[in-house]
Amino acid sequence: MKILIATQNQHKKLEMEAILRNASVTLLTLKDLNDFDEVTEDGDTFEKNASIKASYFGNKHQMYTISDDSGLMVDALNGAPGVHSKRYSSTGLDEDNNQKLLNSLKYTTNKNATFVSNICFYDPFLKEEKHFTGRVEGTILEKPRGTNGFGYDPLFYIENYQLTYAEMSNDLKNKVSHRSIALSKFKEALHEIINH
Ligand code: ITT
Repeated sequence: MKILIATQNQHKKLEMEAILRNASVTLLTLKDLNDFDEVTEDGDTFEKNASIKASYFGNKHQMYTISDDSGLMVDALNGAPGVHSKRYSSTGLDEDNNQKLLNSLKYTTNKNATFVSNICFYDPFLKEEKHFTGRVEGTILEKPRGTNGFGYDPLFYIENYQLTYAEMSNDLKNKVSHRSIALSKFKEALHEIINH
């Protein structure tokens, strides 16, 4: 079974490929198809945005497709940046997003946050979709730590490991991350999907 990974984010693409490496499917990426389309993600939930991306690319290429919509939900900010994580600051650059987050939490003692990933599997032949969610709880540090990964990784600290995502090796992040939890649920459902 061939599955298209519908993300234009190269960091996510690498993580998704690594996590799905041992699943019995052939993975293709948008880059393999020379498709650099950006889709408008105007949903107000991760699920809706994941659905917009997977159905757009799945219908376009007539392929089974998975997408990821993800983001950071900070308790003291009532769940922000949430679905707006990528464009939290006006530039949307990781460094500026992180700085805005630090500024927003400067006078707040509650630093609890949750990373959320929603994976959508879309079948363009039956026009059906399935969703899988992963969540990881952590805290936002007062200063970035580590240089791996992308986005908010240097600020997201996980107590159990005493590490930020950016201090983890790729292998460790891919074992414990919100994206890995959601993709593991997808992998478990693959058998049923393939024999559908
Ligand atoms: P695609 O839509 O093409 O998949 P994207 O980067 O636009 O790529 P999203 O709309 O889902 O993806 O935005 C997710 C943003 O949330 C991402 O740009 C980061 O700012 C943040 N984010 C999600 N997962 C993350 C992770 O594992 N580590 C750090 N930041 C993450």
